[in-house]
Amino acid sequence: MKIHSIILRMLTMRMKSPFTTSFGTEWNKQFILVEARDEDGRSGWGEAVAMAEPLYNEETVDTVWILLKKHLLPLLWQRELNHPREVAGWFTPIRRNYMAKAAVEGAIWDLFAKEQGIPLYRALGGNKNAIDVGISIGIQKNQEELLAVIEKYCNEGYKRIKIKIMPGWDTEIIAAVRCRFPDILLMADANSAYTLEDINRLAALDRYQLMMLEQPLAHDDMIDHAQLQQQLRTPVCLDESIHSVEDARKAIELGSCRIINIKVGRVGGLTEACRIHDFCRSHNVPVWCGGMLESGIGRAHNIAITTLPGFTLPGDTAASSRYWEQDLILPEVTVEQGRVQVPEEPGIGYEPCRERIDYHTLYSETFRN
Ligand code: OSB
Ligand code: MG
Repeated sequence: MKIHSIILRMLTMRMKSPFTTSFGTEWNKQFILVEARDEDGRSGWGEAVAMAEPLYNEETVDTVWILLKKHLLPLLWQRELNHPREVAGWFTPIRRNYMAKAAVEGAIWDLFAKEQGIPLYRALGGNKNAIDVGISIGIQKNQEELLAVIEKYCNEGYKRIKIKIMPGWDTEIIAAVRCRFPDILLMADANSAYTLEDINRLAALDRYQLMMLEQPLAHDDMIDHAQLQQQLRTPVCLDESIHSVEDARKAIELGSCRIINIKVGRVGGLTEACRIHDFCRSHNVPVWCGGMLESGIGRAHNIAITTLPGFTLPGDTAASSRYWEQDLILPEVTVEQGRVQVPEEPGIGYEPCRERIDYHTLYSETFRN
């Protein structure tokens, strides 16, 4: 395959309601779309999931733009590309910057699948025609509002509920949710808001039958998580701490977690996401696909990766309407009875809507081979 040009676009889209985690509140989503074009005029699309502020990890929309422009796109030209799996190898000399790498690699995967005339999920080795999804619920104003939001999403059919927790919004909240909804699949995500000093507080959550506790300790830790997991019955799930199959191997060897959240952006792309999946599957560690408040383009990539057989737990890929008045793709992602149908059209299987994309674009830049 030959990439003729790459277009970067910086977009901003207002969210239906703000999303609050232990690290902050997001009102507007700023993100980058990558469009990779071949000589026949086909386009592959990728989305960079870095946020405006470096609060989830160190990347931001601005660092991603610079990395792509100055360091990653130049590595793509000059070379003969036979398969998108080669791209991750070309990027290895560049340290970290996973979200920047994933954005352009994703566009190339989509373009490759379109050139082959096959859906992206098939190109990745997936085999499901529908996926189970849950939903992630941010920190709310008060307990009553949280219970109302959970009720709404349960009625919409989501297969599991994830709530965000932080010190002061944890034990009592989870107790209230469990009391009101005794049978739902429930989990909690702390986004690194605790330390080992909170071990008793976290161990007290064991009685609420949480499916898992996501990233309770530091974003870059595996050692303390191993100690915590030893003291907890609830499975620990790592999100922020895992960037590669090597990280996954170490976490599993150390006993730092029993479940891994795979985010394509956080691990540098679909190729590495597949490797982590394969490793976890061979070690009987369940995985699921996390989310980063993506537009439909990123959502489509999440759907594709979730079709791999080791993604046995419902992910965070909710419907387009969960965050957006109008998404950037047609059709939009819909959820029925907690399931998303996997599209069979070539590539990501959803058509990016250029008019809507242009409307939300702040600026763009084109790069040619
Ligand atoms: O930790 O999973 C997370 C959103 C932004 C940053 C980090 C996380 C999240 C979510 C929301 O939980 C997932 C989604 O609905 O896209
Ligand atoms: Mg998380």
